[in-house]
Amino acid sequence: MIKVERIRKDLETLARFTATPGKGVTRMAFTPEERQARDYLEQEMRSIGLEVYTDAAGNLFGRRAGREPGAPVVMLGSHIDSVKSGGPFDGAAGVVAALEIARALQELGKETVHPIEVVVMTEEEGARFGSGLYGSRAMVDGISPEEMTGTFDEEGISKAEAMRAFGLDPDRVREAVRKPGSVKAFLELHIEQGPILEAAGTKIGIVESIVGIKTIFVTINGSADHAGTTPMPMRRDALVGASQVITAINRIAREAGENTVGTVGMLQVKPGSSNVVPAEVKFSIDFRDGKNEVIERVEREIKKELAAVCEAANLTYTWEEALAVPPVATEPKIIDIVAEAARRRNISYRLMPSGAGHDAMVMARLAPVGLLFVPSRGGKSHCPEEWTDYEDIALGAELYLDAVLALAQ
Ligand code: HGY
Ligand code: MN
Ligand code: MN
Repeated sequence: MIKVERIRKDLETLARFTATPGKGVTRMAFTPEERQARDYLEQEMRSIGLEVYTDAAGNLFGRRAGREPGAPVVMLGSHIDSVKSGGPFDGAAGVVAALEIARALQELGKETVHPIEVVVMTEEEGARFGSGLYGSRAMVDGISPEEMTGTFDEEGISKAEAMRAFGLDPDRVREAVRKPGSVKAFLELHIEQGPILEAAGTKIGIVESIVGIKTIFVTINGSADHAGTTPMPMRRDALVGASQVITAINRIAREAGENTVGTVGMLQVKPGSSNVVPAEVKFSIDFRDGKNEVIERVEREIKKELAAVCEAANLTYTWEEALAVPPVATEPKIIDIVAEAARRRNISYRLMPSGAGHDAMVMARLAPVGLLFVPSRGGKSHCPEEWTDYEDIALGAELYLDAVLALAQ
């Protein structure tokens, strides 16, 4: 059955594959650290007889045959890429839980009707190239050539170049698209990344809906001038403009709705010398809500503010949409299966929304999805302090083992 010790070993091993040892987990898509994590997971998959393959987008799979080879697959997993100096559980907990479920199925000697696929996705965070949920979007919508050659990391390397260097062929990325009906269900276990479960003393969160997300990159242009000789009224200061817009984004998000959130997490100033008036500022905007009409309204208000600030300060701007995913509901039948299993096993659970984005919100366009949360200590995530008890991940894996057996039979 599900063994906590194996979950601990997997997660402690994966946590070592980081570009920032001692400062949390930094494991960007298509990097040496990710290669180490993939190698470890492939070895674990092979050791329990899974057929290992990588799709054209770079998603890694461990496939367990079913009695009916052509039957739609029951897919379970999450992502192994991280944010900068993130924690060891975001994404990895769901990958490891899926692997551990495959181990348990092997040990139980259970044969299922449907094939089962453990999936390890990449670039879910978008922390390297800016547009997240890449692995799941590659399976559902397909990735556009513009995204492959037009999105860059901080060194200016495009997604296509990074994939090529990683041994993948970016020109074939659209071959990763899955046929409608080819996936029976997608199950994702994830850390909550918030305070609700811990505060309620509840072990499991069964997610009913996932917020919609927009990720935008704005560039504001003014003109570089001498910081000493240029009179204030004559300046076209891109950073002053950006700061007015950023403050407005915070106000707009606070006023839009009780669950609306708006965040500016990245900001680059050029030329970036203390004695030069900033000529160009690029910043990210991430805004989310459970209702699409609120997201649309927030977008309109931010755009209006941006135009007004730039008009008044004689600045120009560009608006680049990097990600737009609407809110989704998870599959009620899967909610019921998991809730029933929790009751049977006497594990506390609660139904709840997800304020974080997950691959499940994209996979929902291809198949019914389930998303299950386990508690985050102090509600912390996307930081080195991120922590979830291994026992809680094991409880979640037990429930998903029940769900897989119910769905794949
Ligand atoms: O940003 C998110 O919500 C997720 O952690 N990628
Ligand atoms: Mn994350
Ligand atoms: Mn995640």
